[in-house]
Amino acid sequence: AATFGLDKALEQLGLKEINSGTSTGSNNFGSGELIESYSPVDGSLIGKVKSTTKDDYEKVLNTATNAFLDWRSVPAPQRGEMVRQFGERLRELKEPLGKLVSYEMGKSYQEGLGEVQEMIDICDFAVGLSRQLHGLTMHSERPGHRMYEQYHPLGVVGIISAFNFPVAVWAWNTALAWISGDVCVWKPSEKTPLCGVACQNIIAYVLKQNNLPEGISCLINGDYKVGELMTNDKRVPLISATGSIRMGKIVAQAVAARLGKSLLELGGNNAIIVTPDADIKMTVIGAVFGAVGTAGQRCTSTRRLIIHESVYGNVKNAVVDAYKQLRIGNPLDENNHVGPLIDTDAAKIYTDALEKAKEEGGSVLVEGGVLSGDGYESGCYVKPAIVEADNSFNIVQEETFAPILYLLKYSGEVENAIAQQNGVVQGLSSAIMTNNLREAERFLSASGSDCGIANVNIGTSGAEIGGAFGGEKETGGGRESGSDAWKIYMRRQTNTINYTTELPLAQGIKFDL
Ligand code: UN1
Repeated sequence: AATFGLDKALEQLGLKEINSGTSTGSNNFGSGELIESYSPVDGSLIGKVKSTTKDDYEKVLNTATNAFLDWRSVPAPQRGEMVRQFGERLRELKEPLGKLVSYEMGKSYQEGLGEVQEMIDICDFAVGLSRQLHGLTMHSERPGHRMYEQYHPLGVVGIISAFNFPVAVWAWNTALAWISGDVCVWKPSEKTPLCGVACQNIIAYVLKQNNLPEGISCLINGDYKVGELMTNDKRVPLISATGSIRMGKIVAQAVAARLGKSLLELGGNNAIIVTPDADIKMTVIGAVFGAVGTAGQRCTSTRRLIIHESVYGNVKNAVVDAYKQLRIGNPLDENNHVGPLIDTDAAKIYTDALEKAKEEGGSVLVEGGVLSGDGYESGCYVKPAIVEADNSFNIVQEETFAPILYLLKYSGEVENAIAQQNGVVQGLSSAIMTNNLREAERFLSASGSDCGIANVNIGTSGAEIGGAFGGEKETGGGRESGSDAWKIYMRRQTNTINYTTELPLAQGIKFDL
């Protein structure tokens, strides 16, 4: 960990003590078993974090609930000022936090910095929103009456996030929740607990500077059992969960059983359609970054290329050639394109998926495999693979969180490609590469892509924070981040005010006493 300035980064993030396993950061009442965090980069132990017991959880919830009583009455623009300072602190700590993300999760340092940039961007967005959060005014059907709606803070927001975006997804939720007047309880992935503590340290510092209650941001640690304490808890009106479809179905049912709200960001099976009018050079950049970036561990990663038969050979050769240039290795070394998978279990899932693809009749164009030897000791580095396949293969229908790209062919009109693209249970991100206006508009129309994100001449990953982020079908239907995603963090109230001396009833009903 002495290389790439990691020691200094850990120190700047207040993780020195964590390294000896003695502290779990402020606001975490952890007294349970220690969770060990091993880096997929070099297999070494980065630190240990205490997990949250049931008793600890009760303390956290009390702290959060009490903080909400104060925070909900702070004017929204003042809540925005806290979020502005949080964004400033993130600017100061962008490099160390980006480094920790890269080291604990395994994505490239550039992508680690990009993730922190997303946090900064959502803070800026939320600061502006804190002076808006507006409802509508309506005309009452009754004389001398006024009708309008307003948005009030909701309460405690529970956030369950995944290892692949160990810091940004938290910030997308918290920045909006905080300006909305909510307080947050976060359970980061048990695979990236130090990212959780680092973020908690950053916000705890900002809250302290402002004499605000620490319970505005709480951290709990552990596996799904700790998450279940929140999903089953009536005191948590909203659960925002990012992860697999399997996890999402369990969370959704638990939250629905108590009629809570859930915001789900689940799996994707994202495709790029490549039409005869595609710009091949742009297609290659979009497809390769989409497929191998973050080692294929984004929910927006490109998993399928649906290529028109007339350009199939050209596109295939260009993509295969590009894969030959890829350098796989330590993600903190900026010469490398592709880092490790999160752990050896993920490497096994990747190998199994390649086997299944072959069994179902796929033909391998770029051979995969787990790397070993110098620099690859962690056992988590794998070769990005390309397989010619068919959309009907069971394995193609699944999301495998690894750099495996399936090439699929279509003939005839773009509708045939759209049918393949929509022919999966997931509905997160989609893209078309074309210079043909008619094809592009058909792809974006009501009978086009059924995904939450549909791009033209851009790949499937790398969404900006200004748009609402999320997807349809088994992706879960939630929307986070930009546009009007803030509304789910607030409760809407319709107000009708009568300023006359009469009490007329709506719908013209007569009720004489
Ligand atoms: C995720 O993979 O969970 O669009 C989020 C993107 C990023 C977010 C991905 N802005 O690739």
